[in-house]
Amino acid sequence: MLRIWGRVTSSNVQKALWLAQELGLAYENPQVGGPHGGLDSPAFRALTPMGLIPVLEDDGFAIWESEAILRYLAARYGGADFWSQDPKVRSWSDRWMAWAQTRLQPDFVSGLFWGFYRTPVEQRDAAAIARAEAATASDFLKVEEALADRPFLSGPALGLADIVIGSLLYRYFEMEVARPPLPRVEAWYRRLQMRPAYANAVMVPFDSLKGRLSF
Ligand SMILES: N[C@@H](CCC(=O)N[C@@H](CS)C(=O)NCC(=O)O)C(=O)O
Repeated sequence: MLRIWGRVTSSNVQKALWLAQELGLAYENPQVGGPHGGLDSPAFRALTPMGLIPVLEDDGFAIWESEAILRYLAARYGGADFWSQDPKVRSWSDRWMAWAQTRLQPDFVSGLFWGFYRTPVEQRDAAAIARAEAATASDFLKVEEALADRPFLSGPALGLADIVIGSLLYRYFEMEVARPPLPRVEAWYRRLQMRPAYANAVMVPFDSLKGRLSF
């Protein structure tokens, strides 16, 4: 039995849950982190020295870092799907995953989502939010360009890049922030929304995170 540790409102946990559901895997999802706590318990720290979610446990083998978890699940259970064995096709997923970690996460997640949504109104820094909004817009315009010749960021079919970046779309489009015209990104988002695994794992209300900096 697989176990994916972490609260369902964590976007990093959502990536792992989404892929596990796409793969049709049975798993348990113990709720830890956020209001559930448990990240400092000796049992959880035995799984990860980082004390963060998600953690995947597969038959006693524990993996932390959401993208390492995605690569493990795809390699172990995905066959040729999700993370192609063709080095060129695989590189599409890999480059967007690297870009998401180094560019989109800082701009959107740390900058805009935390700076705007998770920060109480009276503590918000309007100039920093405007910078993060502009940086995020410029990032999604890069995704817009990439989708000109492919239905999915990973290539002809849904892959790991779609999971990493697509999992952020629900929050980006639900939040009251300025966005540039992104017709291809919106069409891609609609394609993702039609997938039961996306609707179930990613489209999870996140208002409990609003104005909350504590976790
Ligand atoms: N780079 C790590 C980030 C892990 C991380 O920051 N997880 C957050 C949730 S998204 C966490 O554990 N926060 C503490 C909490 O939820 O209590 C990954 O991708 O797995």
